[in-house]
Formats: sequence, C-alpha cells, structure tokens
Amino acid sequence: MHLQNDLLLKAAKGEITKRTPIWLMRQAGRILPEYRAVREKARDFKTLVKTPELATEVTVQPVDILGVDAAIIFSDILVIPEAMGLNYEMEEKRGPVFPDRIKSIDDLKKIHVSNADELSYVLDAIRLTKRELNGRVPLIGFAGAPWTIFSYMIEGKGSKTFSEAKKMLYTQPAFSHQLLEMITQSTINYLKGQISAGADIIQIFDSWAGILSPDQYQEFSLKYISKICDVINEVPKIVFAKGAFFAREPFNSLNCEVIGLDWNMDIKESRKLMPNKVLQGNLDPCALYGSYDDIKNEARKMLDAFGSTKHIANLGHGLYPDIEADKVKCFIDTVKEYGESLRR
Ligand code: 1CP
Repeated sequence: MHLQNDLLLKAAKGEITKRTPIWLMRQAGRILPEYRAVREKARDFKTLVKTPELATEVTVQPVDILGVDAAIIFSDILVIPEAMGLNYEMEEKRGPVFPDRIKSIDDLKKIHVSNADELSYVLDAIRLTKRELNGRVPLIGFAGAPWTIFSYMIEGKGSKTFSEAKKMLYTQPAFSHQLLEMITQSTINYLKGQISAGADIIQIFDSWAGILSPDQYQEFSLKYISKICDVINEVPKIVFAKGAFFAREPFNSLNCEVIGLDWNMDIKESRKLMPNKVLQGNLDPCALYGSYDDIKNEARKMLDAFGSTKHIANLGHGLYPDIEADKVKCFIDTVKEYGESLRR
C-alpha cells in the first residue's frame, strides 16, 4: 500500500527527507490516559497483547494523539520465550516473571524452536493495524536480540546484573550457544512472519547489551544479531543495543541500515565510528521532566549534533510512564518544526 508519510523509511535508507522523522520507544503505554483506559478494559497486559483489536487500538493511539511518524506494534519481546514453551506472567509493578525458567541443559527439553504461526495473535494485530493505519505512517515490527531474550529465560525475571545469565556464559558456554541458536531461529521465523503480515521496518532491541564485556558481546550477542540481519533483507532494519558503546565499530559493518544510540553515546563520536549507518536517538528520556523551554533547547541541540540527514529522532531508551504527555508532544513538535527549518 502507498504510504502517505514515508519519512521513516526514506531516512532509514539514507535518503534526503523534508524533515527528520520521529517516533519514540514505548510511545504506546502508560503516558497516555487513552492507553490506560484500554488497559483497564483488557484487565491485564497479556490480554491486551493477545487481543488484536485492543493491541491495534493502542498501537494507533500515539499516531493520532502524539503525531509520531511511525507506529510500533504493541506487544512485548517476551512473546518469543512463551512461543518456545516458557510461559511468562506480567506482574503489576514488578514486571515480567517466568515461573519456570531455564536452569540447565536438561531444561532444553521443555522448549522448541517456535514458528511464526505460534505467534499468530501478533501477526493478526499487525494485519489489523495496517488496515487501521490505512497508509498514514509505516508500522515497525520488533523482537528482542537473542542475548536479551536469553537473559530473561535464564534469570526468570528482570535484574540489575543478570548474574545468573552471565554465569551461564562463563560456566556453560556450549549450552549457552545452543540456547542462543534456538532463540535466533525462533526470532528469524517471527520477524519473517511480521514482515509477511505487513511490518514495513523492524527493530531489534538488545536491552541488556551493556552488561557484557566487549569480547563476550561479540561472541554471545553480536554473532546472533548478525545472523538475523543477514537473512532478513525484505525491509530496513534498526538495531538498538542499550549500553553497547564499545561495539559501535563492529556495528558499522553489521548488515542493517540503522543503529540506535542511547544517551551515553556521544553523537559526533558515533558518526565517526559508524559512517555507514543512519543513526537513531538519542535524548535522555529524563530530559522530558524538564520545563517546556528546556525540552525545546534539548531537542534543537540534538538535531544540530546529528545534522539534517541520516538521522531518525527518538529517545535514548523508552519513555517512562510518569512523563507528561504534553511534554512528550512538545519534544515531538520541536523536532518536526526545527528539523524542517534546518533544511531551509
Ligand atoms: O501495561 C503496562 O504498561 C506494562 C508495561 C509494559 C509495556 C507498555 C511492558 C512490560 N511491556 C510493554 C510494551 C512493550 N515492550 C513495547 C510496546 C511498543 C512501544 O514501544 O510502544 C515494546 C517495544 C516492548 C519491548 C520490551 N519489553 C523490552 C525492550 C525495550 C526496552 O525497554 O529495553 C524489554 C526489556 C521488555 C521487557 C519488559 N516488559 C515490560 C517490562 C516492565 C519490561 C522490563 C522488565 C525489566 O525491568 O527487566
């Protein structure tokens, strides 16, 4: 279908656009009262994710309310372990918990490489969202990076250190690779399914990249992200690896168009290290707690540093639930206005 607003796709391919496109990680979520209303109707997070009509509604909300240049399908990275056979529960306040985590090689018997059909509810939500968007903006599909998914499957919950997951890398590297390979294949099947269902571009979230050493990152994460990127060539790809400042040089030769930056990564330095890539990011989400004037200044400063091409505006990580929607809107509007003025 013809897209009325294809700024994101054009920018991802490095083409010149009339202004810098913008979308935000976690743009669908608790910052919007409209989201909270649907969430209450669904009662719990998983029902929301598994009911295509409701998932579609919250996916489209930020396009209507915030005016972002893309929608991202409402789901979670943890649907992959569940499809592989490891059920998760989303506990209020605490976050995701796996009652039955992977503890040893014996537990591999409990899981399998999942195919896209096992996540048909996400694919249905993508098809419905595409219909609902009716070509207004592109739809972003996504998955977690194998290392980040591995971390949750081993740890069984969120963690500051993920020391159980890291312990596996040090004590059972062969088993770790076996599990990472299963996750990688499941993720490839899933992303191919999302693209067939209508995703226009995909993002891989490596949220726990920053807890590995550079050598470990190469061996246990980048290797598998690379495998995924090499077999997905239907749409542009964004790789966002939180905290992986040490991997920017290798990222430059990854088979993807866009690299996401967090706010710790200096913009100019990142340009030097990754001349082949379009860059996405990278305002600290906490900057949106500031005054309207401060937010406008921060947005302009960010755009000045990135320049007018090869940039997709975003935050350096997801929005926090207590950030005011009007402040988010101020950031988005400033990026749109100032981005356009930069080209004149
Ligand atoms: O109802 C709620 O508000 C629960 C909060 C919530 C939401 C809105 C969770 C629980 N997941 C989501 C949706 C979600 N998760 C999206 C939706 C699309 C959008 O961005 O608008 C996406 C892309 C994710 C991806 C995700 N889930 C990541 C990667 C991105 C990141 O933040 O680093 C991770 C690590 C998760 C796991 C997860 N899901 C939810 C929580 C609270 C967590 C983190 C748990 C932890 O602290 O380890």
